[in-house]
Amino acid sequence: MSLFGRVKHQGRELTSRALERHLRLGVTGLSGSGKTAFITSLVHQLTQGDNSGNLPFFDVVQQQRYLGGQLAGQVLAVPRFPLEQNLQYLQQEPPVWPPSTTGWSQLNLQLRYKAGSGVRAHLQSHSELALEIVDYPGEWLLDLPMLTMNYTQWCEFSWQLFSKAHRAETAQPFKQLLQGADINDGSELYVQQLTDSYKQLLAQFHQTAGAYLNQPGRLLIPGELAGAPMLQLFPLLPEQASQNTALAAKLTQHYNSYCKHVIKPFYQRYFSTLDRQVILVDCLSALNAGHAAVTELQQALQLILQSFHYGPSSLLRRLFKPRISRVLFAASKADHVTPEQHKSLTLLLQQLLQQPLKNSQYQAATTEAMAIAAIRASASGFVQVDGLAQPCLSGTAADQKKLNYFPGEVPATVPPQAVFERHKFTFLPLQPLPWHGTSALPHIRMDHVLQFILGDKLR
Ligand SMILES: Nc1nc2c(ncn2[C@@H]2O[C@H](COP(=O)(O)OP(=O)(O)OP(=O)(O)O)[C@@H](O)[C@H]2O)c(=O)[nH]1
Ligand SMILES: [Mg+2]
Repeated sequence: MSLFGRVKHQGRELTSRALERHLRLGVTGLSGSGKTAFITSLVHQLTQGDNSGNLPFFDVVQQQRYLGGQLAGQVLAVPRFPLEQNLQYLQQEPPVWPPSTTGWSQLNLQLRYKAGSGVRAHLQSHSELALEIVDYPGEWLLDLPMLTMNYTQWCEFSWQLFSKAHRAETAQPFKQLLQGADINDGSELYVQQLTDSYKQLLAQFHQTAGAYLNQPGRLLIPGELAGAPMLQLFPLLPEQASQNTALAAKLTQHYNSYCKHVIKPFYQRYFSTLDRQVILVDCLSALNAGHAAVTELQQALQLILQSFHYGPSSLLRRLFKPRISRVLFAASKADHVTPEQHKSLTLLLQQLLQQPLKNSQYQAATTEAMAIAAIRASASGFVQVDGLAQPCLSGTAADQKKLNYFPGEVPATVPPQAVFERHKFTFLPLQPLPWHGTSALPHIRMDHVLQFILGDKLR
């Protein structure tokens, strides 16, 4: 796009922002929490699934005022969210989930509706709302807390984390490697060798259930930064980090560059301008992985939530420093449990977030919590057991086996460690339901999601 084109585009965006005809939605969540599935479903519901039977709690659709959503053009240099490819994965036989995300991408939507009341309802044939959504690998989100630490603090933080029960054994070989390291060698080759070993450790952590906090995220998923010198980065042991040595100096330099040239621009570009936010949390996988996992999930959420600005926005703020005015806390993959467990799942999510939210200013925003499935992969029903109707699910396991089962109860509060020692939670992952692309994507509460996120803007 030419300079003139870009200025015109930005001008249009500022005007519609000022008129509140433009929303930037942030979908926030750790890797695997369901961001990509959520965006795919949300966009599909808004563009194809807008019949009232499919979205009964989305007022604008229910009141037959919704005229449809269309994918809108965007700056050509911005990678586009692979909506069509994702829908193709779901249409395969057997269907598969879209793959984990390896770079950032964006999708712009133009929503058309008839205003329900007021001057616009009489004067205009239709109104429009522009919606902007960004997707990115969850690993990169976890870099945000690094902005609040210096290199030495990061080393302390990392090694404290690596001493936890579910990580200590895996971290031992790298710890030994560092104990024997030549801290006066800051040469390119040596730093790269040690970084390679740390990268292996991070990859192992990445495969460890419940090990969420893996930094720096770009070492796992480098995106366009593959090979950049600042990615030669790993935490020295705390006692090594505080010494004035060639190795510590080099790593401090890389850490500072990484914060300045990678994390800050990423944050400014995608997160500092959000108007609304959906925070997806996969509570069920954390329960499966045990007590240490739930604790680390809580810690990760706490660190992330501190990075966002919440509160109502004045006109000037909206233009230059937008703040998040609505936050939806969503327990994802609610289709992994029977419907009567959704209430407990929502309560669990709220309790899990209680501590993390204490230190954020989110109270200034309008919030809601709910259990959702962006793309429902199970059907729920009842079976007769001893003459009593018991809730059950049916779905397809990862090995394509058909399942008919009761996945278990969801605790309504975060269970103490003793419960995990007695009981193993097994909320099974499921393959998507067969889908031919002609009908709306099956979901749980995406209509509630849309009403909360967009309802007030489509009145
Ligand atoms: N049953 C069910 N599974 C889901 C749903 N959403 C996501 N999943 C599962 O969770 C996995 C991860 O979902 P993604 O949408 O790729 O997660 P993500 O947050 O984009 O992950 P990254 O791209 O790695 O950051 C999927 O491959 C599915 O197995 C859902 O609504 N229902
Ligand atoms: Mg993704």
